[in-house]
Amino acid sequence: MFSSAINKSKAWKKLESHAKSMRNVLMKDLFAKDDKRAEKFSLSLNDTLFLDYSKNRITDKTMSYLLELARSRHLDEKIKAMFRGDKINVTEKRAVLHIALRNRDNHPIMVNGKDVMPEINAVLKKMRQFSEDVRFGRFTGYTGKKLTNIVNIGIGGSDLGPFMATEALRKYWMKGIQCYFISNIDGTACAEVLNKVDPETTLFIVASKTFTTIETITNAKTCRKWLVDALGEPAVSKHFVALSTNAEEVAKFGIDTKNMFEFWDFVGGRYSMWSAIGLSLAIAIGMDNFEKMLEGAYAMDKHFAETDFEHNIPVIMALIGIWYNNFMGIHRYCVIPYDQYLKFLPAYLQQLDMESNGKSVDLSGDFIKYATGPALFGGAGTDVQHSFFQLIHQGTEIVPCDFIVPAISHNEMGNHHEILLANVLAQGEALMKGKTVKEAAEELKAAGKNPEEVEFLKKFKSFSGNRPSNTFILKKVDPYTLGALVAAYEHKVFVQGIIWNIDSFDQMGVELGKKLTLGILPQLQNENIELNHDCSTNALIKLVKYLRK
Ligand code: G6Q
Repeated sequence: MFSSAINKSKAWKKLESHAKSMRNVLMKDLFAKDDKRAEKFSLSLNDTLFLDYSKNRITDKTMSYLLELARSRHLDEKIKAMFRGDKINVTEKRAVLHIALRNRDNHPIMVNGKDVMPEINAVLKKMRQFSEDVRFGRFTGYTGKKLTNIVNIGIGGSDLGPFMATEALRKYWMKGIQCYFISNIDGTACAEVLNKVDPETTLFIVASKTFTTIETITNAKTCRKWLVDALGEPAVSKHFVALSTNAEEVAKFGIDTKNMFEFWDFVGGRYSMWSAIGLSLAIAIGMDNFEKMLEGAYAMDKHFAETDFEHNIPVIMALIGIWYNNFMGIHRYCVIPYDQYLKFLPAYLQQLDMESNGKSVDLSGDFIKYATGPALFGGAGTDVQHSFFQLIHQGTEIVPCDFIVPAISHNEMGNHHEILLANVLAQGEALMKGKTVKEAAEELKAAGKNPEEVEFLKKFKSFSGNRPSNTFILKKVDPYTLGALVAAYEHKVFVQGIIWNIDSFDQMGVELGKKLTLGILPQLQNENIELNHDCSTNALIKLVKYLRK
């Protein structure tokens, strides 16, 4: 076990004192001094994904100290351990093998002495067969009609991945197929989808690793009843399939395990879109495209496992995040895809990052005394430019941004895409350069303002600048590039977890609320159960009961 006192290490201390010397350094001065800065601080993968990280408050020294920190955390050994199938999810004693799901050269990966690849390949084969049967009308609904409405019922990791990727790859959907996602326990989620679809042409995919999640099981039961009311019990086997690790619960629910697509406990929920959890996506875009997405992820996996840290995209992304989070006191970041199809990417990454690294106990079981996972938010550009970008440009909080934009759009629509590109590039430049008070005053003067107005307005019109961003240019949002991009973020989160010495693969923080829900539910339903909470919760329970009468 490596030392958990990482914030006492030599590498950490060096970065702390370096951060002090960087406090007043302006990025625009660094650019002025070095016209090779952009070239030096940029990386790419196969001409499909390009990262410019030069607009960060970093110098060569910063990067060399950060790399020293990574090495001092034995990152190379940890990467090997993950790829080898070691049980690096220590609290749950599980291997972490989403990389095996896209191991396209099919080399053996052993868990408990057994190669996991034959089972993975068998499920991929079953997914291909089934998705093609649905797409080409060989597997039909109970009344013989083609299944054209695909409804994924799942939540968290069993929803966000396929939901995000299905939207991202909408351009690849088969004509006639529509995908829907039900996740929230709010009956509205179910009602709104069921209002749109026809039982005879609807396939429900119940996605749940455990098959015990209250939201998913409740939504699935409601959909099942809706179907049985319309078509009768025998229709269930033609309209319901399950994606799960738990055959027993699937059978108990009333889905034939023949109609179950398996995955395994070495696939974490939020890392599962590459597995059977991606079935809705595979039906929409076809298995060839689904496998292209796996290939993109595999290319990033290989890059991550084999490239020296200086040129390693996920490692650099992680180290820059660590720099702000642990040495510059900036505990948040923003992801802004400039692509309508990627609009759900921030929500997906929120789970990936915040559920993985929102931890405060280290691998030795001790409370941590340094910052771990930052808060992440985001939204689609240019929409968010007209909302929260005010704070990003002029607020007192610094928010490092990841801008993501494809060079080629699926819908260029005249000059729309060029306007979009101009916007994203302008944002990065504006954040970095800013506008001094003097420059603002000169502009006001040139615009004909009188001296009092110039004096009053000049600070409002100034921009402090020196605000960091990364720019990702994708060639195009296609299955391969999406796979590579998502895998890059997965590995970034992994690297940060290693540096912080935490278990990025459990999620115990979601348990307490779930448990209390089960206590409150009968209290809402039954008058005679004593309320045993704090006075706020007791009063809120009484209030909603009163309002519902
Ligand atoms: C993800 C989490 C969590 C999980 C959901 C759904 O990593 O484990 O978001 O995916 O709670 O769980 P089930 O798939 O078991 O229904």
